Amino acid sequence: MLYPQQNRLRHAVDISGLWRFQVDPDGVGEAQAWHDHLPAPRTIAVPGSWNEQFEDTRDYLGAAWYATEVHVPAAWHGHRVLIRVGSANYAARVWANGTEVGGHEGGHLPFVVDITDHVNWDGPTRLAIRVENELLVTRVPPGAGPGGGMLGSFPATTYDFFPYAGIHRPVHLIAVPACHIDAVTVTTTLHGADGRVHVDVRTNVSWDGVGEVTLVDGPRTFHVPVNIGGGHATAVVEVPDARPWCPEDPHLCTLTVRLFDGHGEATDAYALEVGIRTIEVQGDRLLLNGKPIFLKGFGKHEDFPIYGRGLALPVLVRDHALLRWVGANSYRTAHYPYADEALQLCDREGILVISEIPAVGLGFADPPDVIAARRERCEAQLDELIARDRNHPSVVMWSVANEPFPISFLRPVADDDPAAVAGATFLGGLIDRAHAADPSRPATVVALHDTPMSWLRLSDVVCINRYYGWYMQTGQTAEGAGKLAAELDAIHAELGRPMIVAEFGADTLPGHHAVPPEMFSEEYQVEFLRGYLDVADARPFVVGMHVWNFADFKTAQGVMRPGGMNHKGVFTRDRRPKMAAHFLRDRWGGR
Ligand code: BDP
Repeated sequence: MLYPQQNRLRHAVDISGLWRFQVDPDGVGEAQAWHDHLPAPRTIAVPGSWNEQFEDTRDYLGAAWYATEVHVPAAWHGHRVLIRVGSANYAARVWANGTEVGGHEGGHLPFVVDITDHVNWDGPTRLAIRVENELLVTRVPPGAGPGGGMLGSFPATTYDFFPYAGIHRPVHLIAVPACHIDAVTVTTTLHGADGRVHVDVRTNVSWDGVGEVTLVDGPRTFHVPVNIGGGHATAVVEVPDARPWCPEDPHLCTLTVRLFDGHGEATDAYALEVGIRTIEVQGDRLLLNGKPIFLKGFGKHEDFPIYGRGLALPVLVRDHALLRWVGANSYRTAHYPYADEALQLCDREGILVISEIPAVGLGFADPPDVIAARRERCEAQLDELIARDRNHPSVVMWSVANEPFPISFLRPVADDDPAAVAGATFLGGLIDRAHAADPSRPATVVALHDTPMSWLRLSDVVCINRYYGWYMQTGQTAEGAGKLAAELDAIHAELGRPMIVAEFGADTLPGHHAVPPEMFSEEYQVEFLRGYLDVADARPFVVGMHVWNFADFKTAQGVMRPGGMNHKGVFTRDRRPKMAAHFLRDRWGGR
């Protein structure tokens, strides 16, 4: 799943823009061949959620059709012609010139369909994408089922963010050589002052031939010839006196893989940015390049007015500027994989990322066939996520779930309860899968209050979300911090692993002040965060603190969410700092 690239041998055209759009609430589109012609289309922006572009689609969760035309250049003859959709939430099916060419399930990862055999070389090629975001119990994240959503929320989600839908990331028209580089996997190791870049290359077809791996590191260039057998090759690039990638110095090299024909002419090339770095757990510490690292930062969301969950590059850039301003070096992609472009920016900016699959709202008291369906969805999304993101130096950990619970939210059960056992098998399976696919990074389950110890034990770095002083010990920040301290010590005594408080926060209405601090005031948010950060500072096994949340974000409507918003941001939804942002900046040494 290589990101689209334009070079001498490959082509990539962003075909996002103004597309035609029509909702299909009665599900008649396929029978009426809407893939050929939309009877009553309106214009929609791609990328972008459909929810806030029109009044009547805010809460729409059924099927909708997108259509456009592309002109495939004559010069692309002989190439494979592909369409890559950056993400479409939740399920997508694609037609080219009236023929269904592929589809995808899972709302936050890219997919590619091959349209070579359906291209109209003499005129426009018609594209249609049917996107559908029904909240079904068998999906990941799961729909709410007959029991309704969180505290009766509307739409009925099992999670605390708005179920935005549509084509959320750019769509590319791509041409690649018939035999092309299909996958490049890079891992890096450090040996004293020297670095080693291990490269694994696969071509789309079984092919025997020669190629080359080149690494450009500032003024230095390293060439390693490779022999490709059966479409597979490996190479190791030795980099003496390497400059390791880290938040303070996110130094990147450019690695290029080339394939050659019998005359030594390049037939395909793919380049990617590589940071030489290691990440590992040792005892109760997390080490980056062999040295203890502390993750200062946030849980985030992809969320902005009108764009919804659609990629907005200026917002992305602004967020990274604010991360630097506030002194953060890290975030978690709560609660789904983020856009490719977000990770590219983190590589360049030196932001450490915990990358998460959309496994949020999972319970284990559901019927076995429902759990089995979700497990399949989790496994597929984990495989796709790791394949997509494993070359990013910024990604330092995989999160296989956020706040799974055995029976229901905040209902503790014993480790031998059947739901706890079912959950341990499910989650343990995902952790093992992450380790097998990528032995170079730790993996974690981000845990809710009252999570069974058997589940905490699955994580390489124990990540817990805590709201003492908010949902419990309500209105009492000191008591909340005390509870946190006691629990961190108890878990550490049992497991001896590094720990991250992956969420802690207080809803705050900007401009609302109170002395002494009271809930929803800016003062309360500061006191709440201060209490938690003090607890962490006194415990060297706490290796990260992620405030919930970076910015206020949209949720379903419900009695807990005034204005359909979660107000735990330290920035407002339009990225203005609350008092807490200034507090964190002082505390974290922002610049
Ligand atoms: C945690 C969830 C997060 C919520 C947060 C909250 O992981 O998605 O937004 O609580 O309640 O339980 O603010």
